[in-house]
Amino acid sequence: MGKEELFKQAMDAIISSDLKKAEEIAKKAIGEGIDPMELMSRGFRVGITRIGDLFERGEMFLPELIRSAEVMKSVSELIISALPEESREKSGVVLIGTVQGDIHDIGKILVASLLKANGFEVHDVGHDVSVETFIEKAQELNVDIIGSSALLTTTMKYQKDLEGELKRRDLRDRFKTMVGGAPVTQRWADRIGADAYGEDATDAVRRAFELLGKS
Ligand code: B1M
Repeated sequence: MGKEELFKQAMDAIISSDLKKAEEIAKKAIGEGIDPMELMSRGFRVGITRIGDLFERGEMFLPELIRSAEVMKSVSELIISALPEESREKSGVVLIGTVQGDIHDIGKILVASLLKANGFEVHDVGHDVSVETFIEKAQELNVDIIGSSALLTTTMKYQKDLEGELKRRDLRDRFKTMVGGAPVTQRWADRIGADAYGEDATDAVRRAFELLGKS
């Protein structure tokens, strides 16, 4: 089976919330040496995005969205286990979390895992994280980068609040900031004054290296 066909089957497995099929495809692709992150972005993620679109149009309901999300989460764990071993040399320290009011965490977990695989020490503070917690933890753990993920148009504003609060506390130059999540764009990052925007997990790693002058 060709790579494109595998990607299509991965997408279909998420749409039909078929965990067994999704796991079979992931194992097959990994066994054939396909880049697990490419399988994620061109296969599974396309499937869950379609589900989101159907949900938005009222052609699919919350229980189905939840079922597909569960398959997506399980298959992400398989993908993560196939990422290269953590590199020994420390690339930098990153704090990552999903902003307040937002429980979407599949993408954030993937970003955290790929950063780890690239030698970053990553502190994942979870989801529904307040601006206050982002800042407190960043200081406590003495991180280089604060990464925030937002999946809802209504929660993106907390990424802006984080920038504002860092400025207010005179900490803006102490940390680099990176924003990401499906509704987030480079334009939004520029508008709120974030240092970087990560489009996907691979891009987030590239940006993190750039932020620390290691590109
Ligand atoms: Co929700 N949801 N959801 N949902 N959900 C969206 C976001 C939505 C766009 C679907 C839609 O209507 N089309 C919509 C938001 C609309 C809007 O804001 N205008 C929506 C809604 C409305 C909701 C609820 C309100 C539904 C309800 O209850 N009525 C509710 C909100 C709950 C809350 O947070 N308070 C809700 C709930 C859920 C589930 C729990 C069922 C589930 C989440 C499960 C979980 O995460 N544990 C879920 C899911 C799965 C989705 C969609 C379908 C898929 C998200 C996902 O996992 N994508 C989503 C539709 C969509 O995104 N198009 C949707 C796969 C993942 C690999 O990609 O998260 O984009 P992504 O992460 C990528 C990049 O964005 C980037 O890299 C990642 C890896 O490539 N990235 C970063 C992410 N974070 C980064 C950080 C970085 C850098 C890059 O630096 C720090």
